[in-house]
Amino acid sequence: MNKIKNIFAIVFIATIIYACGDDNFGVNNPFADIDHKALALSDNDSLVKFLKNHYYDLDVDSVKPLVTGKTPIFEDNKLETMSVTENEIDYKLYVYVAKEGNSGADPDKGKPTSVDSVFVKYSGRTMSGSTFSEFNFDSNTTGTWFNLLSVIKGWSYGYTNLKGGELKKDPATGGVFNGPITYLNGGKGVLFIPSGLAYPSSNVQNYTNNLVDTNLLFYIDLLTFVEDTDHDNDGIPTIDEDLDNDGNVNNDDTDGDGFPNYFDVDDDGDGVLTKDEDANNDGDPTNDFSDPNNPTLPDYLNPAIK
Ligand SMILES: [Ca+2]
Ligand SMILES: [Ca+2]
Ligand SMILES: [Ca+2]
Ligand SMILES: [Ca+2]
Repeated sequence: MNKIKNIFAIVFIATIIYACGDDNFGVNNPFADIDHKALALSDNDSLVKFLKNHYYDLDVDSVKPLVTGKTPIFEDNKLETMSVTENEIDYKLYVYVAKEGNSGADPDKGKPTSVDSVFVKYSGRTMSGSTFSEFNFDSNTTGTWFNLLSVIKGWSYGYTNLKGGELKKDPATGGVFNGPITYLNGGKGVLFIPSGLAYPSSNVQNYTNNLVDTNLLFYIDLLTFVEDTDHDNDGIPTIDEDLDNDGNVNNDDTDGDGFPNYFDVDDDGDGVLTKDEDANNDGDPTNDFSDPNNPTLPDYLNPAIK
């Protein structure tokens, strides 16, 4: 009996040590004391001060320290101020739209949503107080694809202010491409991103990122984008799979199978693919209502209709 008691005691002590280990890890978290609401306020103060002390030089497409006769970015009517709530904290994202962009003879695609795939060029700088580094911590000068769902929030929302450009076609070949793909007149601008919409220490994945809790500046070009990006190819654009319209597509999971609707080919889990719940065969599963007992619920969200 005593042996059993001792074994129990050993297990118990081991559990306590293990728990203490956990606590120590928490104490060692260098970001444990950060007040993210307060940081959001001081970040915004720094950004506003920066925008009041710099102007955008259209001749060289660069942000420069303010000189007499120039308009501070903060007072420039090309500056867009977006309100974004993230982790229950309100942020201001500042976007300078140097050129909105123009897709020319292509049909006007408008602007991407925050969940579309974009083809971009960019150059990122760190900001410190009311200055920014001349050093590019990351850049792409030829064009690269990103999914705005999978990038920092400052990008997801920032790019929605620009339009894509027009694909350059080679007249000599009758419009067939010959050579590198080039886009003309794409949108161009600058993102001024508070740290909470970049790499906040509230996310454990950012602990070892050297950009953690840093305000960022990005020069950006939007070359083109995939209109109505449909991640699961079910016929419903990802933006329309945000059923509660809260801007977050990850919290909409009709059948509760752990796959959010934008990433679920059978949204109601009834065994019939969403793209096949298209009774009128117009390619759009959102306008088919076959259930007389539930006439406002589309078939693809209604497990009673298969
Ligand atoms: Ca949602
Ligand atoms: Ca879906
Ligand atoms: Ca339909
Ligand atoms: Ca159904």
